[in-house]
Amino acid sequence: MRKTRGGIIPVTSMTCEPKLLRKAEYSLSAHHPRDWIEDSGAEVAFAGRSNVGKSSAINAITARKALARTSKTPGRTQQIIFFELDEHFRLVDLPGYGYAKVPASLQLHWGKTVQRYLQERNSLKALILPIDSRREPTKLDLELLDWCAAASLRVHILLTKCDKLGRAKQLQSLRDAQRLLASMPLVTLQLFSVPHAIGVDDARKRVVDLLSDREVTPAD
Ligand SMILES: Nc1nc2c(ncn2[C@@H]2O[C@H](COP(=O)(O)OP(=O)(O)O)[C@@H](O)[C@H]2O)c(=O)[nH]1
Ligand SMILES: [Mg+2]
Repeated sequence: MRKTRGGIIPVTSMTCEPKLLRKAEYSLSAHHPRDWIEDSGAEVAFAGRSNVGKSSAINAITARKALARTSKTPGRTQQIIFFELDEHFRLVDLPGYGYAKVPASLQLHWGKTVQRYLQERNSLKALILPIDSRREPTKLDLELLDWCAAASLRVHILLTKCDKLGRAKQLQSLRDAQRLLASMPLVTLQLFSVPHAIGVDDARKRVVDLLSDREVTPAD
């Protein structure tokens, strides 16, 4: 809720302007739910396999080179990281999954924390799920997608690192993913590359629509 001259209006009627993305500021990193930012306003979280390009996507979408740390070493981001666009809107970088070198106890802690975040977070409007355009979605990607479908949570998939594919293979990757996800009405997807700036503007539009709770239809 926010106060206006006319009284109090529900936050869901607020619109996130695209220019707000550039205002993203690191807010805090949390190992434990007690450290999360207050659950008000609206946020979109980036989930997915370690090293798939989550942090790079956040940097590209906010046009900020080093906002979210990117790493060649998978599994470095072990906390839930909050970035504030303003006092109402946030982006969230979730810990990556599926990195075998992380101790099992820590994997378990991550899993539990992320699960709790997904289940409890009222301000969570949607997930952005980067999946490597050169690979099939992993078992964990598909489990997460099933979970989101059951929870009626929107998901926007970025088929990342598509600069590593020629045009024909890019389109093939897009078609394969569309076919695989055809039965999931709340899932949209697109090609994405940071170095070639493919799909970055589309991803920005999608993020602000999702933050604004606007009905979104697949662009493709
Ligand atoms: N070629 C290419 N490399 C990328 C792209 N996005 C990320 N990477 C690289 O993939 C590695 C992991 O990226 P990062 O954003 O840290 O992944 P995260 O673990 O999912 O947050 C880094 O070396 C990035 O530079 C992309 O679109 N194209
Ligand atoms: Mg990361």
